[in-house]
Amino acid sequence: MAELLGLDSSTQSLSAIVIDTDTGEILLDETVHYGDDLPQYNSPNGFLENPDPLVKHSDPMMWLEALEMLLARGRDKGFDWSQIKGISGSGQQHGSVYLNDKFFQALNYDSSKSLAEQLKPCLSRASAVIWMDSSTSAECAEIARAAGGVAEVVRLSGSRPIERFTGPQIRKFYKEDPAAYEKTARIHLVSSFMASILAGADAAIDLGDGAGMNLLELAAADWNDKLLEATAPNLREKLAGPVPGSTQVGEIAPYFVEKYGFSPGTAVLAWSGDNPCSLVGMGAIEPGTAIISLGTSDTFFAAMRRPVTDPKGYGHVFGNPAGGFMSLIAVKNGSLAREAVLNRFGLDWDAFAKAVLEETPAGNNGNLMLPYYEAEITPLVLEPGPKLFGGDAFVNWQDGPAAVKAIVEAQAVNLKIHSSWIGEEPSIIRVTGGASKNPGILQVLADVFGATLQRLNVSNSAGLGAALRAANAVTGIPWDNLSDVFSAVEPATSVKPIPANAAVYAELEHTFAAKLNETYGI
Ligand code: ADP
Ligand code: XUL
Repeated sequence: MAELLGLDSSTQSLSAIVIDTDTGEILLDETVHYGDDLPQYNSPNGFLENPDPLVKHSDPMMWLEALEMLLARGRDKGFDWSQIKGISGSGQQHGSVYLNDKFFQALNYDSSKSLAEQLKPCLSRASAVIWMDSSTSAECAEIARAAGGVAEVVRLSGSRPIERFTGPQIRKFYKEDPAAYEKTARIHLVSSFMASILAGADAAIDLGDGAGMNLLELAAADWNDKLLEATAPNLREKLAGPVPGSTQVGEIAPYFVEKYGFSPGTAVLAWSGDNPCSLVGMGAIEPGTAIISLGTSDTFFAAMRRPVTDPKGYGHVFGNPAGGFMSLIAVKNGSLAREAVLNRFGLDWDAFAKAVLEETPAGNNGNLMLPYYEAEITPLVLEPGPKLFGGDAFVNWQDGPAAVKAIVEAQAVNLKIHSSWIGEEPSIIRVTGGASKNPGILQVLADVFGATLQRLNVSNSAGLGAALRAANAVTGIPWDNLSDVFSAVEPATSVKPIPANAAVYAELEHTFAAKLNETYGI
């Protein structure tokens, strides 16, 4: 039997999926929610409150406590961790953990103490900055200047300097606290940090997630000296890797053998970013299948034939875990913005779907929202707060169904216009993430993209992708065979576009783009 574990360390939760490559079964699918399960971290949505709306940090000790809670839950439910042959994982992208030189020694854990207890003294920065942070515009400009201009950064790294990317975030830390930067011996991504914890060894960053740092030269598959120097001094020595995603970074640490019953020698593979892992989990490693993921962030991505960059600068090129590259756009105002509308009108998700499907027409009688509750990354809007245009009841937040329809239409159109540079006009799009369960959201996406949407049997495609990456590396089973079995489509949930709505949404694309321009000058 080959049982493989995929972990997904995402913005709001940590989850585990165990697959069995002999039977094609999912043996375990378990989640710890930071807000509900670890309320002592004061992070109801996975991040800490901050008076500056552009700053978003998390406590990495919360991730470690979640890991122990998840493994203990599996063990207490009678799941036998000793059967696992290999582990890989998926991390929310771009986030970074800053560690002093005690880190390397601390990885030889003492089994009588918790991971959090042992790792806390190793932090050279108290919290980890995450992908939702938009506070580095000054550093982005400085990096562009020092590296020879925005176009040069795009040419080398696949993205312009981006506020949430790790390089600009490292630069900000270096500027704000040079002494703490100096004491930082290792900077990990969420993915490589969690891999290090499992292996009890300093694990390298993989090429898929490493591409989200503005430090990696895509063509060379290595850190680029010009980008490193433009970011902060002595940075190369503080980074581990980059390595291909199939690299084994170690064997499970004795701590997990003693405490949770893993077998000594269990392989730990490099972790990757959630979007690269999702590409694998969705069975989309070959060009031609586009994915929309509706999680905390909404993303649109696809495998690429060759790296193409976004002339507007919002899109990115990341490493495809199966080799080559993938395109991606990420929208920060995804699920949490939908929840803000849901909660404002006291709705549940069924009522939310009904408002979209039954209570409002396509085009929403001309009511339109610019849906940026938080500072947005695609497009770049640094002024938080939604803006409403249309009828009196709507603009005064007195029309619940219209508000629901407005956010769903706005998010769909926003994704469509900002993903057009990818040059895919897919007739089928696969969807994943928490909100992909919502038929109202799916219908509007189908109509706006003029594509049939398909959902997979497994909802956590990032965790599944991590397990498949472990399976491919450990057992050598080819990607195609793995995705035929595990990334099968649920035919009952395929949603087709309604032809009569096509013209309405073609028009809305123009109106929405014009409103963006009028309101934010973009
Ligand atoms: P992440 O992996 O980024 O933490 P998930 O993919 O787990 O996020 O998605 C979590 C989100 O899914 C929640 O914030 C919630 O708003 C959303 N969600 C859950 N169920 C539904 C539903 N039926 N309709 C719309 N959104 C939903
Ligand atoms: C991608 C991005 C988000 C995070 C969190 O660039 O910022 O999708 O990976 O999911």
